[in-house]
Amino acid sequence: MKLTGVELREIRLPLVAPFRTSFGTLTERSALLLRAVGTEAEGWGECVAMAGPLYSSEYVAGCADVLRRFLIPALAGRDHLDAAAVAPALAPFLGHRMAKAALEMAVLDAELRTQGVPLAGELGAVRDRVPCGVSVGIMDSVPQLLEAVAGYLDAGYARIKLKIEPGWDIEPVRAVRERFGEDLLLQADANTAYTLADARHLARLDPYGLLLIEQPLDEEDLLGHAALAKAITTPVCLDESITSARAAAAAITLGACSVVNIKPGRVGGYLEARRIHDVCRAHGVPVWAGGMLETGLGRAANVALAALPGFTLPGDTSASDRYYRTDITDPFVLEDGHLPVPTGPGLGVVPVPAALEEATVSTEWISL
Ligand code: NPQ
Ligand code: MG
Repeated sequence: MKLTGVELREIRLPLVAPFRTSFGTLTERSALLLRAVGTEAEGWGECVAMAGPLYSSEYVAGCADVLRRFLIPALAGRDHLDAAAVAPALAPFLGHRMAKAALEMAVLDAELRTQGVPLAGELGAVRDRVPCGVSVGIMDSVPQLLEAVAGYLDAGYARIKLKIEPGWDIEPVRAVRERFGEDLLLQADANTAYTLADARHLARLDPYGLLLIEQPLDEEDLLGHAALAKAITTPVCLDESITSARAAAAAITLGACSVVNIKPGRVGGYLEARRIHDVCRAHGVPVWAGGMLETGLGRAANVALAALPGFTLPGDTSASDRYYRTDITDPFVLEDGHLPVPTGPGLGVVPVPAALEEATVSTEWISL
């Protein structure tokens, strides 16, 4: 396939309810979508960066800038571009993994549509549906949290993840465990809100049988996570720290984690995400699919990834209505706690034109 250009589109989608994490409260999702136009097909990519650099250093306007200025032009002048060639072509430019992932995703979608191959099959999926968990934000009170969790369990979610921070950790975990019982699959995500000095405090989560605690310490603090893992019985899972397959291998070897959250945007694309899956599987380390409040485009691709054999824990691959009243694609709907793996070529989904238009803030065409 020859690439003729890429359309960058900034969108905004209101959230059904504010989503509070240790790094802030969000009421709408800003995101960048890419449409790669090739000679035989076009493909969609979604950039998972937020409006501001709060989860990681990347942010929407910065991603748009590096894409238009460096990344998209680096794909010019190739008669046969395939998705596997995208990461090597972008490698001279350091960092910016979310921007790179979005561009690779768009090229991969276009290539697979040309070949008539679904993304799940291309990645090595072994399931046709995946069990889904849900990430529950920090709330104003424990009764409010219990009501929210009850609603998600009624909807069928197979696992609950509580966002935690200092001052909202032991009590909410204890309350959810006591109210919903020991069989509930329960985990917590701190988004880097603690330091190693909190080890004894975090050990107070030990009695509640959490599946894991996700990214308690700073992104760069692998040694701190290794020390923490020895001081608590809750398994340590890394999210923000795992930026590549190499980083995953290092974290596992250091004892910094025993579970890994895989987010393709964070690691530079779906192909690197598959390599992380492979590294973890070789080490016997369970993985699960993270979520970044994706639209139906990113959600479709994450569900395909989550169908690989090493994804042995439910992901943050929630239904569309967890976040959005109107998604830009046909919504993903929970069935018996699962989402179906798309079966069409490429992502297997496309934007609904009217919904896409409604969400669009601006568009820009980058010609190659
Ligand atoms: C996590 N996701 O696992 C992230 C954090 C997160 C589902 O908990 C806008 C864009 C808002 C990305 C809020 C979940 C976000 C976001 C939270 C990512 O750490
Ligand atoms: Mg996380």
